[in-house]
Amino acid sequence: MKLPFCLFLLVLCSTGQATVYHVRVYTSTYSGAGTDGNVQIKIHGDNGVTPATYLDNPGCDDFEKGSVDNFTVEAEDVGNIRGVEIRNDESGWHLEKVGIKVGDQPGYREFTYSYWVDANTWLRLPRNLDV
Ligand SMILES: [Ca+2]
Repeated sequence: MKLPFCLFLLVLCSTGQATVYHVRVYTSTYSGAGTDGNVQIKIHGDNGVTPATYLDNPGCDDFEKGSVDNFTVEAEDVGNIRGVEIRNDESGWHLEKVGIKVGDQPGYREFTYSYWVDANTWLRLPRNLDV
């Protein structure tokens, strides 16, 4: 197969595929900052928002005090990242910040919170994120 045709197929096959979002969650170092709750995230971009997705590394005790936990979310491309919404189903989680990196692009866009997350409430980061 000639090279230009291979490239053509590659472009065809890459459209409509999911975008991989790398999510990095920093739990604060305060006493009692950790949570065993179920945490979900939505990622907002210029072109839309990803569906609510649970953040869980199976077999790992995620969101412990002072820990940095890495996850991946696969979803349709939402364009330039504007912010995130995050939700926990129990109270008593002190979230430091959330970082989002799109696919192979360099660097995480970070959204700092550094406060307690209310239970069962979608938290917007940045706080002025319009949804
Ligand atoms: Ca887990």
